[in-house]
Amino acid sequence: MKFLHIADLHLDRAFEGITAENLPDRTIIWHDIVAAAIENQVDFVILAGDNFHQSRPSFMIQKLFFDGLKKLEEKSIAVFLIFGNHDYIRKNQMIEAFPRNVYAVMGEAVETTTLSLTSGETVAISGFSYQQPWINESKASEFPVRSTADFHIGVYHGELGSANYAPFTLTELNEKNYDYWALGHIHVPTQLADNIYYSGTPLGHNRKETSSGVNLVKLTKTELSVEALNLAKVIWRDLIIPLQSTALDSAILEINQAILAEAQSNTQTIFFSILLEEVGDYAEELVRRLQSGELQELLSAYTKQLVVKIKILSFKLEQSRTELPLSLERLEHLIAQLDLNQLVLPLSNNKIIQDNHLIEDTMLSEIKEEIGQQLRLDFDFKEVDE
Ligand SMILES: [Mn+2]
Repeated sequence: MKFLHIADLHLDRAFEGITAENLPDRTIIWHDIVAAAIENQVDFVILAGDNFHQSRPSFMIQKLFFDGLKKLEEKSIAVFLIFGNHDYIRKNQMIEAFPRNVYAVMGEAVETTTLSLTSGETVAISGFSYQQPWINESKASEFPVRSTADFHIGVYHGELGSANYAPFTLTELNEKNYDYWALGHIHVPTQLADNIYYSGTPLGHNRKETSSGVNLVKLTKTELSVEALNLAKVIWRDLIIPLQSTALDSAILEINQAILAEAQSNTQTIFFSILLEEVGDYAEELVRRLQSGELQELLSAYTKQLVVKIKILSFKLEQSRTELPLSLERLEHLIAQLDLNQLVLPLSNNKIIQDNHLIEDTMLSEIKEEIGQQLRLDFDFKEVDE
């Protein structure tokens, strides 16, 4: 039998930190997933939670989602669906009832359904949903012992050992003797054991999500094969450029050429984050143009690629700057210790901000990066004996 394991679709999530116009339609990914299910003639599709980015997905996003489910229904492809910590399910949120091919878990108790496949084989699938943004205890013990069906699959949205997201241990999952665990929550594709996988998000939504995937799983009585399909038409790339230039004009030329070279070897749309090394004495001017957004704009125009972020990793400045008796290492440590969460605590407790996930962890880590960049530009750091 064959199925698709999908997780963390976050269908209504915007590309983070991008305000440019005429962006590729990010909902195409759902259309492409449905097409891949049909093309690969899978028996069923598993959606392992965070199908939406929020617990109140817009009506139009839902319509789009339901359109895909109905296409799968037309091809007699079953769907097993749970809700995660982002799209935790509440009453009166869905615009229509799920079509008959869909088994949606609507509560936090573990439920099991058994599908009879056209091959004559049977498969039991067990999973739970979130009804609030967190679950503080492991749900593993609630999963039933292996069924008498030919195969048994567990669907689990949660995190290894973490307190807030149904923390589980590998031993707990292994003890169930299931054929496959379809996990959700971690957005980077990750294999935890022979048969335990985070498929990852099918489409990256920020510059940390440089890899994405959908798992095409084939199971027989003796064999498990997992193939990661890359369906994303948009990818995020960090491009490190060690600059040779000593002046602004030649530096811009160098950056252009590096972007074009990278773009050439790719068919997808790339959202570039440019990381500059060894920036010379023009650094101050460059930073000013970075902060105004001018440089990103110019590079995007030259290369026809979207440059979403530029960061300076290291300087090679000749002009003298104030020396701080602090090693770079120590500075980085201090910045890492900054508790920005504490700073935005009054905001992050706000219900509207919480419901819409307006404060992202990635946003806070980017602020830290920018603090470091500015400090490194303004000061020289001198190793000191501690
Ligand atoms: Mn997620």
